[in-house]
Amino acid sequence: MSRGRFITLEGIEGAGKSTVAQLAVDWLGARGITARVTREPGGTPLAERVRKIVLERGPEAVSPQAETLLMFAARSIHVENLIRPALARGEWVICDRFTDATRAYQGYGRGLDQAWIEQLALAVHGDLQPDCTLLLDLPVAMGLSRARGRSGSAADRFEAEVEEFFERVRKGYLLIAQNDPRRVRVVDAARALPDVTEQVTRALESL
Ligand code: Z5A
Repeated sequence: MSRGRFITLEGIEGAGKSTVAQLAVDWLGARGITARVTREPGGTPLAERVRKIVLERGPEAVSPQAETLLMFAARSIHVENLIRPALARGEWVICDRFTDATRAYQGYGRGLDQAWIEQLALAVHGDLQPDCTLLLDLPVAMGLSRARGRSGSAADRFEAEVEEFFERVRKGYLLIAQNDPRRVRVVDAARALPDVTEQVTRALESL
């Protein structure tokens, strides 16, 4: 049996990743391809517990280093317990965020050393890289307004960040795309949903 494809979705908050993830699964399903949606941090019961720890706002500070290590701890569990087994069964995995999020948020956003992040990536998932990454790009103000329009719960540690932080993250993502154009496709997520859907299905078709 051939290995499934590993597709990751990236972008700033409110870019539409969850919306696109469902759309991609439905589109693939209609073509006879079994795909599953998962997310990071999280994706398995244990990794979801780590997600809670890393996103929750609390009285104790979480350093950028600790934040990064928690992201990779959750990722390690997720890769070994869900992503690799699903791909080995021939399923496609659509993952809402992966290591590019660490590069963009902890690297470009928080200013951590990218070389250290790459060392951790190599240790945690080695040869496993996404076959394709869809970067949903849109202006920060638009993403935040979409996310805040939808959110009913209290802001987590990232949602409480200032706009300049998300500007650094967005620029970081665009640099990642520029440096790896074969893997990363930039989708104009500021467009209306039918237009975004068309851009996404075009990318899936080419896979
Ligand atoms: N994080 C990190 O720092 N390092 C890491 O390594 C990883 C993560 C893995 C949680 O991520 C946080 O973890 C995240 C980065 C950090 N924090 N931030 N920011 P998350 O992915 O769980 O949370 P999120 O980025 O905040 O996701 P989100 O707000 O759920 O956004 P989304 O999934 O991209 O958007 P959506 O829910 O699909 O859409 C938002 C709303 O817009 C919704 O009402 C839609 O109906 C609407 N929408 C979607 N598309 C459109 C279009 N095209 N037009 C109009 N309206 C639209």
